[in-house]
Amino acid sequence: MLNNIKKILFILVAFVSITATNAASHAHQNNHVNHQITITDPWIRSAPINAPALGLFMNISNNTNQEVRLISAHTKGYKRIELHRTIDSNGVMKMVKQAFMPIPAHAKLHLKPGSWHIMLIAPEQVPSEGEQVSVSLKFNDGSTQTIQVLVRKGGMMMQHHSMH
Ligand SMILES: [Cu+2]
Repeated sequence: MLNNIKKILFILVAFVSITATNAASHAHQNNHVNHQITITDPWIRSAPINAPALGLFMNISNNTNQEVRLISAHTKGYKRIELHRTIDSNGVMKMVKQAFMPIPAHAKLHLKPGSWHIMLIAPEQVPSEGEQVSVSLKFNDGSTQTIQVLVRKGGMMMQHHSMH
């Protein structure tokens, strides 16, 4: 009898804590996620341990009526971090440092190899494949977003980055 009551109490406690957790995560979504600018599929291209620089890529969606600009990115353990765009200059692909990345109103900017990217330069330690790296992004509307970025293998066009 006592055992049964204990069992029932335990089930009740478990149920209440699951409900509380759901409520908390729901509140979190409503209060803190910036729906104006959304980041999807962020990744860092894995590189050899002696790599001088790493490329960071993602999709940035601007759900507002105005252009938004990514003005800087920050993460620990690099000498400097730059916003880059790879351009075709008379048939030669080269990376050009940019003051900002523009995301037009109601549009998406796709950061990808051979195009717009964030360059993590002179790592103290190159992160290994599968690692999650915390990166914060600063926009010209005054907002900042901290995202978790997965280190994974890159696809095509890997060669451009080895020229750094
Ligand atoms: Cu670059």
